Amino acid sequence: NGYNLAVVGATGAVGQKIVQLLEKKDLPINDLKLLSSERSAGKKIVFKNREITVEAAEPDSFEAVDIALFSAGGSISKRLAPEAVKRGTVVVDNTSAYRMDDDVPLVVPEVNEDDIKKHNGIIANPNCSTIQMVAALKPLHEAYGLSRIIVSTYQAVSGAGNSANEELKNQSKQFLNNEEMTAELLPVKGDKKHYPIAFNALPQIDVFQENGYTFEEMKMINESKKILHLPELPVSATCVRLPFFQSHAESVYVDVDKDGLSASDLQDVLRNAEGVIVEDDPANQVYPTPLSAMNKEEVFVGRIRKDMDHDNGFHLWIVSDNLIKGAAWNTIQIAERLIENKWL
Ligand code: 11C
Repeated sequence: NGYNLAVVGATGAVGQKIVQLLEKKDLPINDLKLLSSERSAGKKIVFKNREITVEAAEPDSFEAVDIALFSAGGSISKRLAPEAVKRGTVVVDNTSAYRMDDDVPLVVPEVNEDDIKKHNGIIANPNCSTIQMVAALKPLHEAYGLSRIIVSTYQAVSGAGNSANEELKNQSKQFLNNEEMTAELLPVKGDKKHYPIAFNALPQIDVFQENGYTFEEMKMINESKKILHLPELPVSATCVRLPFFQSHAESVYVDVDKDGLSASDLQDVLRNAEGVIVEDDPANQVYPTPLSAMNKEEVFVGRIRKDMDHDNGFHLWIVSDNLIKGAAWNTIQIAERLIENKWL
């Protein structure tokens, strides 16, 4: 009497991690369906010593599926999530297609688990860079209140998918061989211009909006307010892509609502926070990095410092694996909580 699960986008960067994590975890799975676009259908993936053939996703794929984890891009979610819901499936969607819809909960379980129960068939998984930031900031908000967030990100190429990883590898080889680098994908697939990411830093993730912010920046701003239930909280973001493969890092500046706090007060709160690990010991050069956080499920925080000129201001360095807590693991946690709490 387990549940029938489907993974949509099973061959992509996040889908692969979802399948690997499902293998490690104890979800009561009866049947697992692996779905993809027409192009990747027919591939075989081993799950718990059993070979599963990836099928092309279509509306009828969701017959008898209890929970579908979507990670195949916004247009597939737009087309197929409503079809799945029509067939009684609960969808956990990892794209930006439904995140800001009023009737779709946007959930980081450590932050706003209870929002899951308000779902009407779709629950949205936030953007990776948003997830790790709110997971670390919610405990501080509960303890002291937050009155402002300013974030600059240092994001891995895998956020743009497996093909971005390939582009970084190819350009790195070209650069080291003194060849001209070919840039065809980053910063954004299909945008007017492309720049090399290897040995570079690109201050553009996703497309520019009319207000001069990128869509990634607007996602961090809007999603954080929704997840924290703080629609009026001032949030500002600058998102930058850097040449490493996995885990996003963030330099976050917050204003807290309480006077006279020290960095160790914030450390103490974060040491007791669910899903957060404090790695902060400057005397011994202890702080998290994208490599140290890679393939881990937690959010790591270090470099907690007080602003020397402003009593309420603090800096934090927040690092987490964009494919794990930023995507696959958060999605599976939502599925786990749906099952445990009988919120299907
Ligand atoms: C990136 N954060 O690093 C993006 C990837 O809205 O789920 C995740 C896109 C999303 O490029």
